[in-house]
Amino acid sequence: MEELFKASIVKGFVLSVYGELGPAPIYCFPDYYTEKELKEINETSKKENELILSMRDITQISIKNLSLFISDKIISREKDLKKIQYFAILPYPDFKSTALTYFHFIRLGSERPVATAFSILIEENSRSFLYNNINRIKPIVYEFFKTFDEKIEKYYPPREDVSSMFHSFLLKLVKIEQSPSTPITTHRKMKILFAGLDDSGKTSFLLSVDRKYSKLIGLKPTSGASIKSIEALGATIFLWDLGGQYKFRKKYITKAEIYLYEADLLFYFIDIKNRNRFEESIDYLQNLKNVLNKFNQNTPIVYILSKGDSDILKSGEIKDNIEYIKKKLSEIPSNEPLEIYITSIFQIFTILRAFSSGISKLSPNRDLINHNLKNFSLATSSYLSLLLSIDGLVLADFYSSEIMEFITIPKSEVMNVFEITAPQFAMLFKIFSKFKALQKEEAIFKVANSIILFKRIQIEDNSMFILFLVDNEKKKKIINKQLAQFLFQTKDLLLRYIA
Ligand SMILES: Nc1nc2c(ncn2[C@@H]2O[C@H](COP(=O)(O)OP(=O)(O)OP(=O)(O)O)[C@@H](O)[C@H]2O)c(=O)[nH]1
Ligand SMILES: [Mg+2]
Repeated sequence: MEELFKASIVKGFVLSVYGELGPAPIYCFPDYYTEKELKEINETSKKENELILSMRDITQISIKNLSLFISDKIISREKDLKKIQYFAILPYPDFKSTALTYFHFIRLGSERPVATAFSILIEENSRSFLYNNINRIKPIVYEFFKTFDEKIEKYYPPREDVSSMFHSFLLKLVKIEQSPSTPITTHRKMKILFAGLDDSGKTSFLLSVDRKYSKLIGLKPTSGASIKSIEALGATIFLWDLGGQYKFRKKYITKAEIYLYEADLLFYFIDIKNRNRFEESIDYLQNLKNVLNKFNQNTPIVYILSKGDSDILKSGEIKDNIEYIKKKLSEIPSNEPLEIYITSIFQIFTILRAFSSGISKLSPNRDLINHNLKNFSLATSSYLSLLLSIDGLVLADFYSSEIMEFITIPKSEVMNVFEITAPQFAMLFKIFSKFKALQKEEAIFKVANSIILFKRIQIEDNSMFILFLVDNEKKKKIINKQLAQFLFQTKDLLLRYIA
């Protein structure tokens, strides 16, 4: 097994539990070194390609992992604990590693379930492997723990008794490493497709994301594929604007290995005003989906119902169109719940909200960040909390049940929480722009019966913003008190958000 680690980009495994004495490592592969052995290694010069960890190192890893997962006021009844499972990609700069960590609860004997963290440590420079292959790695982790959790039903067996299990787990990872979904690079590159019929608003959407409003006037149809790249959150994201005229659509399908291969995400556009072309649009979508399925890439899709300008959304005809297209989309077989956004270039927040939701699909850390934001928001009684990047991308969000009660539309018709909160969101976004212009660390805005508190936070070189909708100014004290703990739990998750 040691030899396998040396040859692989996978450098080691650390499994820790939150026991009676707090976080502690239980198993570690390759085995850790004693202080004495470490001294000898230092003298005989360190070996390359090998992760050398001491007991202190793995304890440090355990503490870090479990503190991200477990907060003081651990939530939930027992039966819910079993359901809590998260993956996250986290940096370990001290060991020049990045790890995919799996968090879940195990039960030992008749005791209360205990939290565990299992880290797969990878060479830092090869971490794109984790992002690009996470969907292949997850099932083998689940499979591993299905057997493993049974084996440690009563006590932790000695290392020798479980090492063969870890060994075969490593072999499976190495197999993925030998046929990665995309080449393993030092820098994560992503490909996002923007597709839909001609005149469905793709180029306008992209220009709005880029805040190039002046170019929106007199926009010409896109000829073929227009590719731009943006640097965001440490990754390079290639945006493929696939001009939608018939001749081009045909080309994308026949030359799919160029246009559709290795797509990380697809935004699919439907002009909500143009009912005559709904059938044609669904046909094109089906064709794209068939090709993507053939590539076996599991590309997530975000649906954009475009041209939903606020003045026409109230019209019966448009409401009808929206209902109709939602029904059509829900009839297409899919493994994921549908994600649909109504956008308008006249309301930038609708565009940024839809775009963020897509980007967040590329983040393995999104769920755990949301979990932490939820705990934080509950502890501070926020109605609504948002974590925003400097460009206004929503990195995490929390909506309390109180805010859900503002709903006027029947719950069954609601596709996502954003539809409910759109009015609040529009207001928050306006205020966000004001706050950014102020260049202050903190600001409070009064709106109707509530207060919006903004704070600028610094995560290494990145400025980010956190925003709370609360009932009164006194909440500021609790928020400030708890903020440090929240940031401590979330910093590393944000650092490795998508790359
Ligand atoms: N009212 C309204 N018009 C929009 C909106 N978005 C786009 N449009 C208009 O729709 C027309 C087509 O927009 P484009 O962005 O060029 O459409 P496209 O999907 O890129 O078209 P192709 O490049 O031919 O595939 C333009 O006249 C835009 O001004 C919107 O949100 N509201
Ligand atoms: Mg275009």
